Amino acid sequence: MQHWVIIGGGAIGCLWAASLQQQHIAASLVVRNNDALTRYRTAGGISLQRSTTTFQCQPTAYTAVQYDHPIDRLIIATKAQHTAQALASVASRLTDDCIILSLQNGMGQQQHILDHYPNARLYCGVSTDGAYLQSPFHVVHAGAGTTRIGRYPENAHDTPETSALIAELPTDVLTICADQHIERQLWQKLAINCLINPLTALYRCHNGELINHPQARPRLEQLAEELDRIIAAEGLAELVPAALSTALNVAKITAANRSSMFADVLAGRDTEINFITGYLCQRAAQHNIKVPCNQKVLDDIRLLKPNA
Ligand code: KPL
Repeated sequence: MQHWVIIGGGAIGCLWAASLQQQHIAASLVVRNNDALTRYRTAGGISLQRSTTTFQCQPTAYTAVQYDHPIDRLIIATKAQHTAQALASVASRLTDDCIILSLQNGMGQQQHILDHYPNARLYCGVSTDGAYLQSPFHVVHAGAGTTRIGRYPENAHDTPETSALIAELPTDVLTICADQHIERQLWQKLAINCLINPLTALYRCHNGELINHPQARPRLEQLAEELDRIIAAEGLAELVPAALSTALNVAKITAANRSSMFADVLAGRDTEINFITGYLCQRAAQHNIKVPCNQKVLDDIRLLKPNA
């Protein structure tokens, strides 16, 4: 029986740790530091709330230093910018051909994992699940979505292997499926995050307010045009739908939500901007395409003083 280690005690880490436990799949949680461990113990473990029911569980939690067992199944559920540090903190316990499943927003961190852990088998999951922390380790699974998982980089011959991996995951409680074109899913999610996250943080508004916002809406349209150009340059134009309509649809469905970037800014945390708009701008530079509106958004977010 496989044992999953989940690194990251945010909403996604808690959702997956609790879902694994709910399906009686062995799981441990690795949290950032002793303070987080104390909060975990005070909370009495993870509470996973789904509409009217709450599932409580106590997967063993550790800090990275304390976890001294070999790891051959790792879910990385940290913010993108903490990937390198989080993996380095457990690197000596990773088995040679361990499976790393990244359930994160953003792009760029995947290449870091490939470069630094060349023997690991990397999978990425792109999810439409809506989950947020109501309090530390109390996760609300507000919108049941689908998590698409694929090998990164893509390799069509790996499909049976991806299905075998999915069989180890909590498919009774989460909707999970294999996707041979995970790159396309990552780009589609990146486009949504490039359009919604920074603008909600800059204009301090909920996702739905972007749709008719007098300043944000024209910017959203300009960002979307640039995104479509880069996605085309990546050779994905046929596979990824137009950025504007996708983002407007997500803004509508998640109208009452605060984006994760707006939440980070409000809480005084660093944001994922370098792995969202930052990654887009890097790819644009590679293709020699100017993306001035995205570059401006990147600069504006970098200048934001948390809580200012
Ligand atoms: O993924 C999101 C985020 O906030 O990071 C969206 C889809 C924009 C939902 O808020």
